[in-house]
Amino acid sequence: MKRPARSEPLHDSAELHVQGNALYIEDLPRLEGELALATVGAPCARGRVTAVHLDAARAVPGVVAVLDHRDIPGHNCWGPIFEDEPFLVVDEIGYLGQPVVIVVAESRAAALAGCAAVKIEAAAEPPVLSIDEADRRGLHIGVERFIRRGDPGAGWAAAKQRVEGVFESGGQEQFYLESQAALAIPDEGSAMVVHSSTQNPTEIQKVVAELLGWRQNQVVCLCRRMGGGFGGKETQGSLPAAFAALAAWKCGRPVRVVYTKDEDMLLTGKRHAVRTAYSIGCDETGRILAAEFVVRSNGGAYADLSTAVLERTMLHLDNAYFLPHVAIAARVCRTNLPPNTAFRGFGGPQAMAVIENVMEEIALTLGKDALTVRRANLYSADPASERAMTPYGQRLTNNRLPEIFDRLEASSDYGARRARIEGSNEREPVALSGLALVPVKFGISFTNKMLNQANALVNVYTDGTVQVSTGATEMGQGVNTKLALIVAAELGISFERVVVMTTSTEKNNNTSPTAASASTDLNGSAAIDACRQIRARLVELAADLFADPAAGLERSPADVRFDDDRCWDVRAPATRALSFAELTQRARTERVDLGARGFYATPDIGFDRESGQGTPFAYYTTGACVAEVKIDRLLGTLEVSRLDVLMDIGKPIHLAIELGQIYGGLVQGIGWVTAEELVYDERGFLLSHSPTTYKIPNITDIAPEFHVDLLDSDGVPQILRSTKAVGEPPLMLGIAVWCAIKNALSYASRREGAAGGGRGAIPDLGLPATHEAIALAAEKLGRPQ
Ligand code: MTE
Ligand code: LUZ
Ligand code: MOS
Repeated sequence: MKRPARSEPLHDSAELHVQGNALYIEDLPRLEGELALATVGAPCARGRVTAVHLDAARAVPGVVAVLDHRDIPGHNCWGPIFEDEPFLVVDEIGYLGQPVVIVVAESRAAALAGCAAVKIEAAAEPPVLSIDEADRRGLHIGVERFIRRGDPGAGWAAAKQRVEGVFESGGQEQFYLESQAALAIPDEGSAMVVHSSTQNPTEIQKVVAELLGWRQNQVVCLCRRMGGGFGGKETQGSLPAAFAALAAWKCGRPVRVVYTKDEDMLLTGKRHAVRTAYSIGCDETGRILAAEFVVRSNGGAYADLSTAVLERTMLHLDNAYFLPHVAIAARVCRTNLPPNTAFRGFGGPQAMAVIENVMEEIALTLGKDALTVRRANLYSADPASERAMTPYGQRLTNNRLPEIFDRLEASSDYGARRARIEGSNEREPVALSGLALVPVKFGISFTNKMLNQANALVNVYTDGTVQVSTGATEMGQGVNTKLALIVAAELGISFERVVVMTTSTEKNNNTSPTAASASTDLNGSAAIDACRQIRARLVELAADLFADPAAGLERSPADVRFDDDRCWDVRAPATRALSFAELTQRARTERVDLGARGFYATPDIGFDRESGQGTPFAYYTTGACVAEVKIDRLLGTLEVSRLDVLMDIGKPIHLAIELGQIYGGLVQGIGWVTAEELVYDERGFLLSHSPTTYKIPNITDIAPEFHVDLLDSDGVPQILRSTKAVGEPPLMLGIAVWCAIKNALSYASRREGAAGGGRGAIPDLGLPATHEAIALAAEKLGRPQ
C-alpha cells in the first residue's frame, strides 16, 4: 500500500480552504457601483414566447436595466461544437426556465423583485423529455455515427449463446459546491474583464466577445479557482458570464451573478442519460464473438458537447475487452431539457456500464463467475496479439490489466469471499451479498485532436522565485500544486519558490478547457518546455561564470548542474557554485532573458470521425475495483461493505493528491450508480433540484473497508515524467458497486427464479440502483423463502 510522504507539499489552497480565505467569485471584494443580476426564464419547456412585458419591472425601485435578446449587440448564439444555443430566448423555447429576460439592479433583492414583475406569455406545447419519444419523433442533434469492425453476422453464426437487452443509465448532476458564477468589469474604452468560475477561460473570452460584437482582444477572462467543476464548467460557465458582460456593457458598471444551488441544478446541463440496445453472441466459455450496440443519449435542447460525449461513449463500449466482430451506431436525441454536458468520464461511464452489465449477464446465462467471463474477454497484454486491437484501430501497447486482475484477485481475497458469500446467501434469504471485480480502461487525450495542446509562461525573478501561468484551471484536483512541483524539479529549486498564478487569457491564449484529465500532461509539458529554455540560457551563463582556465577549468556547459536551489560545476562543486538566487541576479546583470513561453502538442494522435478509425488516445489509464455489497431484498437498502482498488497511474507527481482523486472519483461514481436520481415531472421540471431531494454520497456511505493501491509502473515513457492522468478514470470504478448489486440480486433469482436450473432469471436492474430500484428488482424475482 502506497502512503503519501509527509514531505509532500500541501495542496495550493489547502490552508486557504480551511481558513475560509480561498477566494471564489462571490468572495471577490465588492466593487464600486457593482450591480446584481437575475434572470427570468421560459414558463414552459417547449413552445414559443409570444410576448414579454418589461415596463412594470423597469419601475421597480433599484432596478437599473431590464434586457432581452434585442439588447444583444453581437451574436445571440453560441456553442462549443455547433453554434445553436441562444444566450436569451428569441421566440422558440428549448427548456423550462431557459433565460428570456435579464434584470440588473442595485441589489440581489431588487433584481428578484424586478424579475417578479416581468410577464412572459408563451404558447406552450407538450415537451419531449425522453430518449424514446425524441427518437420516435426524429428529434436528433448531429448525424448518426458508426464504428464497425469485422462482420457481426459471421459472429452470430458461431455463437453458442446470445445475450440481448436494453440498458439505461441515468443522468447525474455535477454538484460542485460553488455554483456557476461570473463578475464582469468594464475596462476603459471598449474592453471587458470577466472573472468566471470556468474550466475554460478561452471559451468565455470568445463567447463574451461574440455576444458584444467585439474582437477577442477586447476581452480578458480570469479564473483563480473553482469550487469544483467536474465537467459542469467545461462549457456552461458561458451563460452567466455572457449575462454579466452584457449587463456590465449596457450599464457601464461591474455586474456579478452567482446562481443559487437550486437555479444551478434547474438550469444547467448534467451527465447524459443513455439508452443502449445490445446484442451479444458468445461461445460456451463466455468469450464474446460478436457485439452490436445501438446507443441513444439524451442531449437536451442544444448541442453543447453532446456529440463529443457520445463519441467517447462509442470509444469505450469495449472497456477492457476484445470484441472481434462489432457494430456500434450512436446518435444524440434532442429533448426539452437543459443541454447536457461534460461530467467526469465524459460518456465513458455510460459505455462501460453497458459492457459490464453484459459481463454479468453472460456469467448468469452460463452459470459462471463473472470474473472468469471478464478474464476470458480481456484485451491481451501482448501488443502483437490480434486481441490487443480496439474496434477503432488503436493498438494497446502497455496493457497491464491481466496483471491487475491477478493481483487484485489475490489481495482482495476474492475466491474466499466468493465462497463465503455463496454460503451466507444460502442461509440468509433477505440480506444478500454480492461481489464484483470490474476493470476500467480510459483513453487519455481529447478526441478532438485540436484540443491536445497547451502553452505556458514561466517568469523567473531576481530573488530566484518563479511565477508560472498556464491555461489550466484549479478546481480542487490539484493541478496547480502538480505544476509547481514539475517546474521546481525542472529548475532544481524548492517547491516554495514557485507560485502558480491565476489563470488568465491575457497570459495564455487559445487554451483548451481543463478537461479530459489531461491538464497536467499538457500544461506540465508546456511548462517544462519553458523551463528548459530558461535553464539552457542559465547553463550558458553559469558556464561563463564557472570557467577558470588558470585553474584548469575550461568553460563547460555540460558540467553545470542545478539542484537544491543551487547551481554548480561538477568539476569543482565546492568552489564553483552559486545559489539559484545569485545566479538569477547575475542573469539580469548580464542581460540574460529570465522568462519563457513553452508549448506542447500531444504527438501521434488522430481519429477520423467518418471512418470511425484512428489513434484517438495518447495512452490509457487503467485499473480495477473489487466491490462487495450487502442488500436487503425487502427494503432495498444497500451497504457497500468493502472496496479494493488497484490502478496504474504511472509515477505519481503528488501521491496524496492523486490518491485523493481516486478516493473522490470512486465515491462520486458510486453516487451515480446507486443514489443520484434526476426526477422530472411532465412539464420537464426537475423535482430533485436541491440537496434535500437529490442524494449525493455522504461520509456514512463510504465503505468501512476501503483499500487503494497503485501498480509499480513506469507509465508511458513519452508522457511527462512517466505519469498517467488520474482525474476521471476512478469514477468508473464505481461500476463495480453496481455490478455487485446485480450479482447480489442474482442470488435471489437463483433461489426463487422461475427459470430454474440453478441459473434463475437475470435481475432487471437499471442505473442508478437506488434502494427503491433494488427493492423493485428483487420483488420481480419472487418472494424470499
Ligand atoms: N477533482 C476535484 N476536486 N474537483 C473537480 O472539479 N474534476 C474532474 C477531475 N477531478 C474535478 C476533480 C474532472 S471532470 C476532470 S476532467 C479533471 O479533474 C480535470 O483536471 P486534470 O486534468 O487536472 O485532472
Ligand atoms: N472534453 C472534450 C472532454 O471536449 N473532449 C474530450 O474528449 C473530453 N474527454 C473527457 C472530458 N472532457
Ligand atoms: Mo472533465 S468531464 O473532462 O471536465
